[in-house]
Amino acid sequence: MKNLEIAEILNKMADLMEMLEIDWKPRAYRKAARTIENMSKDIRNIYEKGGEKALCEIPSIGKGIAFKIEQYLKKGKIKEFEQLKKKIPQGLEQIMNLPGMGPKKAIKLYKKLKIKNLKQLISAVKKGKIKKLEGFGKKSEKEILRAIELKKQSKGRQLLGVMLPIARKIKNELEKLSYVKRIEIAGSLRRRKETIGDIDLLIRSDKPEKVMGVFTKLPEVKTILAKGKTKSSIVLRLGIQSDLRVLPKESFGAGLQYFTGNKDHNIKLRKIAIKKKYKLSEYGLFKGKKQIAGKTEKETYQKLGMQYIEPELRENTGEIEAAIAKKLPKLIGYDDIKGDLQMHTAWSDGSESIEEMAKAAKKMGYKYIAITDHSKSERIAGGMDEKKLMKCLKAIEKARKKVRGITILKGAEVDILPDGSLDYSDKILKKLDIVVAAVHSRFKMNKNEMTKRICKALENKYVNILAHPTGRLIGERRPYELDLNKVIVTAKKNKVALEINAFPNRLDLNEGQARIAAEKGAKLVISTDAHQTDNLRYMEYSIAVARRGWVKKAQVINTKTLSELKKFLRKHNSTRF
Ligand code: DGT
Ligand code: CA
Ligand code: CA
Ligand code: ZN
Repeated sequence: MKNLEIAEILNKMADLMEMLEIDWKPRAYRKAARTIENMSKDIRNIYEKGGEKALCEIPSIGKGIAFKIEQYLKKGKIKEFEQLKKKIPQGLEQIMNLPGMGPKKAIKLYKKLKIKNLKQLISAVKKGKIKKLEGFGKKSEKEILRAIELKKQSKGRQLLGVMLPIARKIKNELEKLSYVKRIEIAGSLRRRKETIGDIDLLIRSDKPEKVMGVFTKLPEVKTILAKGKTKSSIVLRLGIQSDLRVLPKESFGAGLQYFTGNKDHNIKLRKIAIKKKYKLSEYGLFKGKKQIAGKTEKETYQKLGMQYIEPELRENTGEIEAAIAKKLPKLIGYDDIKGDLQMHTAWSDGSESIEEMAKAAKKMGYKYIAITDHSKSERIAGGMDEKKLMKCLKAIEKARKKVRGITILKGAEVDILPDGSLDYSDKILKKLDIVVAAVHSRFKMNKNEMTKRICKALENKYVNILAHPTGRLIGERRPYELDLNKVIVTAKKNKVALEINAFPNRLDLNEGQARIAAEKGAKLVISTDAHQTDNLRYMEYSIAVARRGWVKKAQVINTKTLSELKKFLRKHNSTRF
């Protein structure tokens, strides 16, 4: 469907025309863009059936815009768009998109100071040229630099594990206020995406202005971008933006649904509403002027003729179709995990003792854990040679006696060497209750070699888990070349569980890969890879990945009771336990 593509181009044309100080036209283009974006019908179909005339019949699309849409559908580009682009230096688009900037300010910088790109903008700020410009001032000078800095750092996105604690902290602060009746985290955070653009908060309150006052004066606030009666935006440390919106009680559910997103999910829901002769917006579900749902999310989905859809699934990847067919999976829950099967202690590169880890895990309600320190090849991470491993196993036996009420499994995170053999011999592996295998070296092998290497390790009769199967580090390191399908099939055949590693910059497998693995019937394990007791709380991040990957409880080995888990770890004929 070309609707979104066309809407985006029309919006860009509006920006360019605004820069060229063309009157009223930009508004018309934006309006048309919005209509097309929210239309239930495919604009190409409309055109193919009824030509330019049918396009003109769409509200807010006149002859001029219809002609442009026709050009795009026929030739893949719009002449006027290409011409407009030539009149404005390309670098201005980046400037325009900085927070607090926009087309009017960007063109002013170009006209008055000949600034064409970010580099020239930075240099102008440093020379003190911006603050003299009418409509800019000293404050925006600082804001500009900060915005540019942030853009460079992370393209504006942060890890879920960074954003969720910050959002919860703000939520807790505001929740304390007696006049805040309800507060929810929305947006990509509520969907638990692996990276997050900004913190979206929704509240219900009878004193919205007072809430905005507190929100914009939180100690974390660096800049106030906007402060209004129903919406305020702030920038926190690290350049993180947060939006707070006030919603009325009767449409809180509809607003929560709308601002949770994602956008594609919302657009599809709206189309379904239109088909039923309803109208869905952030204010509710309407039949004519009458609101028929929207106080809660549940009733909104119900009235649209489908099951309630968990936020983690709302990405328009088949969840709406499944909800209509009443075939949504029952996802693994945040309380379903019975133990953590990868963690490190001071025996290798962790910072606390076996006992401390066990006590903390017990406090979290776990029934079992595995201590899995590094094997000898991991020299920088304090990997243990065979002698030291034996001592570590003795220390685990000691800890078992000291910390009762939780089972401590004897494990190790064993390197998969470049030839696919393991860092300890079978004779040693046999002494362990659980073997976690992982690649920590020679990441740059070709796909064929890497796949062979890993599959060979999975065929070892003592291996139970493949840790962080792709090796990616979000924003830092790409996954290694790998035929993941082959790895999944081999893992299943050999009773090896594939890990969803919860470390905030790993989340490996990711949601899409976890979904494929589960579909193919491989077992998964959700582990933190904790290096200190505080890291044990990361578990929820990889549960989120599993949920976003449509994973059910039964597919995850550490939701099982200890005796069931042992059965899985015993594999075929091994003499374990
Ligand atoms: P982010 O912040 O980039 O991680 O991702 P989101 O999904 O939190 O996006 P954001 O903050 O821009 O907007 C929050 C939600 O609001 C989004 O998931 C869906 C809804 N929304 C925002 N803009 C639009 C729009 O133009 N059309 C529709 N249908 N929904 C929108
Ligand atoms: Ca957001
Ligand atoms: Ca937002
Ligand atoms: Zn590791």
